[in-house]
Amino acid sequence: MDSALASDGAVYLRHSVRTAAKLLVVGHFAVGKTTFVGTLSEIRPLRTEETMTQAGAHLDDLAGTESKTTTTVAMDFGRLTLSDSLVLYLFGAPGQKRFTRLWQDMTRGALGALVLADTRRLEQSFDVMGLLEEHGLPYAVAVNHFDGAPVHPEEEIREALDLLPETPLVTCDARDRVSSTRALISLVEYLQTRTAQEYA
Ligand SMILES: Nc1nc2c(ncn2[C@@H]2O[C@H](COP(=O)(O)OP(=O)(O)O)[C@@H](O)[C@H]2O)c(=O)[nH]1
Ligand SMILES: [Mg+2]
Repeated sequence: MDSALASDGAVYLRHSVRTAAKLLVVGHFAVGKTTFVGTLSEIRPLRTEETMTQAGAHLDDLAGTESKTTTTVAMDFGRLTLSDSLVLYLFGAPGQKRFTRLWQDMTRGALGALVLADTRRLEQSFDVMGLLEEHGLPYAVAVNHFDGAPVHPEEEIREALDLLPETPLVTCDARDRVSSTRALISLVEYLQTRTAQEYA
């Protein structure tokens, strides 16, 4: 696979690209969505971060994220050319409950989602997984590993998140391109398997 970030900045799409897929990168507050999209995007990611105000202080749970001073108010957008013929458009969707209506637009045309999770607060992933299920969007889960976060065996995480046996579960570091790409590929492969089964 070519490096997503070609030396020329890879602003233009390769001529060989035949398929474009829209994927969502979702998860609760401060789970690493903006970081993930920023790590993978070959174009300068579109970010809509705003300084958190006192008005949001009671809504955004800052426990464990005391150094975080911005929050995504709308979404992140990035692009990743995964192979000569396939380009992925990544939409980072905020998980806070008050953005539920944005999901109506965000999920339109999306093939699936990568749910980022944090082992320090797995229970906070339920809202977002519930929204995906409501919208009928298939998803894979990537545990974004934070320094000092507990490491659990895969089976325990599956159980805690109540995952179906076929739902892919991987670990990544949203700051690292190799592991983040791998996480996204596990979602793409899962979606391809599902599609193949539908047409079998
Ligand atoms: N240690 C560590 N920190 C991370 C990782 N991913 C994100 N962060 C940091 O966690 C904070 C929240 O990340 P952000 O991407 O803004 O979360 P978002 O609210 O989901 O978009 C930022 O300060 C990131 O630098 C990771 O994999 N490991
Ligand atoms: Mg963000």
